Amino acid sequence: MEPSPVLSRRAAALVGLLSVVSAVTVGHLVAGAVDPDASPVVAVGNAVRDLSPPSITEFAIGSLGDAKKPLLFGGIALMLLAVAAIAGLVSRRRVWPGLAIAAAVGTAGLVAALTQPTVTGWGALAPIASLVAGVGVFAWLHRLSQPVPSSPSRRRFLWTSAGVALGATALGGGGQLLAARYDVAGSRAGVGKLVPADPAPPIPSSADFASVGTPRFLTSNRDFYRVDTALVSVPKVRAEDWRLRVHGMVDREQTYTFADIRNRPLVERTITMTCVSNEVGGPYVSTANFIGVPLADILEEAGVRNGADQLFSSSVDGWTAGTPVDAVLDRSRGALLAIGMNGEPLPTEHGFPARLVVPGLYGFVSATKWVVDLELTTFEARESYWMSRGWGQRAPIKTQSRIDTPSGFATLPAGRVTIAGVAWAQHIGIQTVEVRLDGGRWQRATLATEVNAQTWRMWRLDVDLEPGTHKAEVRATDRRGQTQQANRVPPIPDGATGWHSTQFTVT
Ligand SMILES: Nc1nc2c(c(=O)[nH]1)N[C@H]1C(S)=C(S)[C@@H](COP(=O)(O)O)O[C@H]1N2
Ligand SMILES: [Mo]
Repeated sequence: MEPSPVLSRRAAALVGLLSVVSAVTVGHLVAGAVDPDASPVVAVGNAVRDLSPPSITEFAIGSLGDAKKPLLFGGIALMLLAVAAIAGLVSRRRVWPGLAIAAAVGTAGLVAALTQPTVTGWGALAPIASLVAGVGVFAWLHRLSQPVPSSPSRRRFLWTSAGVALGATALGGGGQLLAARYDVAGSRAGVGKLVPADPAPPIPSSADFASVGTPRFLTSNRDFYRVDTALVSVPKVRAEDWRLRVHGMVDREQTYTFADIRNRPLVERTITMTCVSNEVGGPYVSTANFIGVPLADILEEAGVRNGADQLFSSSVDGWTAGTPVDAVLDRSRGALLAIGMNGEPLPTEHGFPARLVVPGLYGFVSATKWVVDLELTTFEARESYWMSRGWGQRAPIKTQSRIDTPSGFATLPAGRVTIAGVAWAQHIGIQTVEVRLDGGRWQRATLATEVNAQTWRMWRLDVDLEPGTHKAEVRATDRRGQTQQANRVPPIPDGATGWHSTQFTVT
């Protein structure tokens, strides 16, 4: 009797799995040659981020830390492999259902790659190669795996499968090696040390209480908080390739190269940045010496036309922010087009080669990293990235304070206890910080030396405490005379408020 031409389950699933692995690795290889961001690995990761509800994206950005990349890729890999196995299993009799699924997945990858703002021109070759490889390998292995009585054919299928798996691994590795040519690290090293013509005043040692547990006044580049939508891959822009276009409601359109900016007299400013997603007591606040050119100079060279109230800035990866033009032109605020951070060129994750920093505004309305485009426009005309996802339009940083020590649930020896932390009210300045213990009277904390109104201020209070459990609460008053209120407000849409508190035990 003739054997029925039905693939074993195992062979069918293997056909599906190997075709998807080939598709991904072939795409990765071609992307390495023409444009690393066009890799299906990157494109699909970004597409998942963009199609997820904002609350999930925000959760991933805010809470998952270093786990987000492995989680995102792990999830996508599992899903793809499941679809691949299914494509194989539904094709045990005929090849067409699996081919259709392979083509559909390949087309989705193509769309995902082409809708990324950084992928243009030759980049399309990568997802096209993926599609062809996925469909082709599926058809080929499916034919080889047809059950016929002679065992050599079965062996041939197994050997071919092993060969495909090995070949795919080699291709993927090759893609990885090729992608390294897009050498941002080399470009960054080539920029060298940035020496400002107008350096920031030195930070006095009395500006922090780091010896008792506050952060150091200047945050190192490594410890500086990081928040962005570049979950999958950080944009890689070489300084040599970078251009900044200034256009829209201006008298003269301008384009700058990195050398244009670098060769100007550079200024250095000490600025504390804050993220709107920071919860009361949270970590998304850091301070650095930023080096760059006054953003007001750049706008004035272009000549801002009457009526332009929004500076709409775009990153190379399509992220956008909308900043009030008057905040940028206000020289007392000192907004920068920054190319350096704490003496070095900007770290890649913090926007190399160039970013914006506008003191007093949350990052999501001002601090565009990898910035390539400045459009003068109106708030009416254009909506920026987080605004179109329900966050606020004008977002001045709210006056806040945080207890850094004692940490929650600490156990301390009885006697003198130091409560210490930071407070911030950028662009306005901190007037007083008060602490109360166990709901008692508010006591004035000692403030560290003020560096400038654009930075945080450290504080401390020494108290004698009886053994037992204690609760400390903090509130700051800014130079407008406004004192933080007790009621807790969540970060969305324009920043959290409320008193931070900590509980600890004295024994
Ligand atoms: N291109 C780009 N720039 C961006 C973001 C982003 O997602 N993409 N996030 C913004 C937000 S919300 C903040 S708080 C700051 C954080 O800057 P940092 O990561 O250097 O601390 O960058 C801003 N600039
Ligand atoms: Mo942010």
